[in-house]
Amino acid sequence: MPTAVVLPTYNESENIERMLRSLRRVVPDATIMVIDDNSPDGTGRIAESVAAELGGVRVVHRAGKNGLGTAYRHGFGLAIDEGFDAVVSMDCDFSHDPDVIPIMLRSLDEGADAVIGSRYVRGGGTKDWPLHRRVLSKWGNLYTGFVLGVKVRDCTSGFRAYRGSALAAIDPRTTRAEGYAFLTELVVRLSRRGSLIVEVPILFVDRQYGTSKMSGRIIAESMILVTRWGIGDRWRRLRGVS
Ligand SMILES: Nc1nc2c(ncn2[C@@H]2O[C@H](COP(=O)(O)OP(=O)(O)OP(=O)(O)O)[C@@H](O)[C@H]2O)c(=O)[nH]1
Ligand SMILES: [Mg+2]
Repeated sequence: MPTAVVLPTYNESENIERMLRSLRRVVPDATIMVIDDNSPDGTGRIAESVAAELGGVRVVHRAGKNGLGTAYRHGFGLAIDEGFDAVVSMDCDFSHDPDVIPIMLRSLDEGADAVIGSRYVRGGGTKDWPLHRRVLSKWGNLYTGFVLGVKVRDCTSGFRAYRGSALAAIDPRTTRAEGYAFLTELVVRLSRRGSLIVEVPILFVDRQYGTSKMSGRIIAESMILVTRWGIGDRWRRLRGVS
């Protein structure tokens, strides 16, 4: 099925070339969309030159660092407009193993609307993550599941494949979160529509090169939004509005 891989990048000069080559090998026919926020380390330039060699790689240059959520919104918008049957999202730091993509695409083929690479199902996990990151992620996901009542175990994993029509139906362009809360927002929308969400186990490996862009502000945004959505849900239920 015609597939787009959306790859947001900010300062991934040590990873981008190897990632593009890996993706070309694993999904030779996919269109790769690099969404680069004018990385000061020249990631965008490297991507352009590898793209010229490999083909099937498009590099979108944005003016400045605008956050992961906005990069995804941009890439997903392009993929929806161009009618791709499958849209994959992943990080460019090798925390997400490109070899899992064919498993995800097979699951879409078998009827899933969205496939989430999950750290919190049997067989999944994290490797080399410091304790504070493990605690934050694990408890953040437990809190999210509890407050929002969604069955998905890993709401904040960015490694996913969506059926193009299912993604278009939840209109990612109308989401607002700047950081990874965007990912939770999409899960909530998919669940509300009754989409079939499948989790496949992944081993999330901490990045070897480059630096994390995770910040206190982005973590706070996620907690505030999840709490607000949860209160909104309960309020609607109390008033009998679904
Ligand atoms: N275009 C764009 N990409 C971003 C931005 N922030 C992060 N990214 C990219 O999004 C992906 C995930 O970012 P990371 O810094 O690895 O953040 P993370 O995976 O949440 O955090 P770690 O677990 O520490 O790796 C990477 O490919 C980044 O280069 C941004 O503001 N704009
Ligand atoms: Mg990362």
